[in-house]
Amino acid sequence: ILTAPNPSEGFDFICYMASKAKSINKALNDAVPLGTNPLVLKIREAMRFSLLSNGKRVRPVLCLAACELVGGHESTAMAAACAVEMIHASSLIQDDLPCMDDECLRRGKPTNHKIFGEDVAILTADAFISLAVTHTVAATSENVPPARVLRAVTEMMKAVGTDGLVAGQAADLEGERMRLEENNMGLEHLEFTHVHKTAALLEAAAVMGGILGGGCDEEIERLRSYARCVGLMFQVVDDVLDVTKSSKELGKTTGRDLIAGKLTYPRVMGVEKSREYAEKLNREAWEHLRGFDQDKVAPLLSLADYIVSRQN
Ligand code: GRG
Repeated sequence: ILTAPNPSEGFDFICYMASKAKSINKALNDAVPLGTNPLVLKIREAMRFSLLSNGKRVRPVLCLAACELVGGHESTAMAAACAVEMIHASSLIQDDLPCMDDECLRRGKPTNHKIFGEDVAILTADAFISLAVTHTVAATSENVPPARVLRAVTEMMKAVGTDGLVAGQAADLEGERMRLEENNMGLEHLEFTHVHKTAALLEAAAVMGGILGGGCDEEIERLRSYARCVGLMFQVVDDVLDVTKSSKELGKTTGRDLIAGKLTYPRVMGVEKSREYAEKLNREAWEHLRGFDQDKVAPLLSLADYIVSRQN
C-alpha cells in the first residue's frame, strides 16, 4: 500500500526547538538591557526576571518557523519573535496578579508580583507591551519593507486587545463569575475564551513570521488557520492532562472524574471526546499546511504533533 510521505518523519523536533530557543534566548537577553538609569532599574530587573525565565518559547519558534516556511531568513523575524514573547510575558504577569488568578508560582519560581510587588509587576507588564512595538520597529532589518513591519505590528497589537488576549481574559473572568452563580458556561463560551486567550497570540506569531518573511496572502492565511488549530488544541490537551493527572494522583484509572468547578473540555464533552477533538484539530492543523515545501514545513507539523501528544 502506498501512503503519502510523512514530512515530519525523521525530523528531530527536540533538537530543533533547543537550537531555536538558544538563539531566541540570546536575542531576548540583548533586547532588555538593565540600562544605567537607577530610577527604572527595578522595572528592568523585573522585565528580565520574567522574560528570561525558562519558558518553552513556543510562540517565538512559531514566528521564526513561519518566516522560514515562506522563504524568509530567521534573522528577518527575530525581533518580532522576541516581541511576541514579550507580550506573552506581559500576559503571564497580569494573569498571575491577585486580582486575576492570584498565583504564587510560575515556571517553578515565585511570580513577578511576589518578588517585585504588585506595583512594579503592573508597570513591568505595561513596559513589555510598549517594548514589543518599539523593538519590532527598531530591530527588524531595514531591508524589510516598512509596510510589512506595519502590518506585522498591527497583527500583534490586535492579538492583545479586545480581539485577542484581553477578550479571552474577560470571557474567562465572566465564566468564573457565572460558575460561582451556578450558571453553566457552554462550549461556545469555552471556545471563545481559548481562541482569544491562547490561540490569538499563537496566530499573531505565525502570521507575523509569514508577513515578514514575504509570504503571499494565501500563505499567511493558511499559517493563521494552522496556528488557531494549534492554539485550541493546546488548551484541549491541557484540560485532558489536568483530569488524567489528577485521577492518576488519586489512584483512579477511569479518567472520568472531572476537576471540580472550572469549566473545561472534559467537563463539557467528556475525556474521550476531548481527546478525539484534539486529534481532529491536529489533523486540521496539518491540512492547512498541505502543499508547502516538505522540508520547510516539518518543524510546524512536528510542533503540532508535539502539542497533541505531550504528557505533561
Ligand atoms: C494586555 C498582554 C495583556 C494581557 C491582558 C491577563 C490577560 C489579558 C490574558 C492572559 C492570557 C494568558 C495568560 C493565557 C494563557 C496562555 C497559555 C497557554 C500559557 C502557557 O503557555 P506556555 O505553555 O508557557 O507556552 P511557557 O511558560 O512555556 O511560556
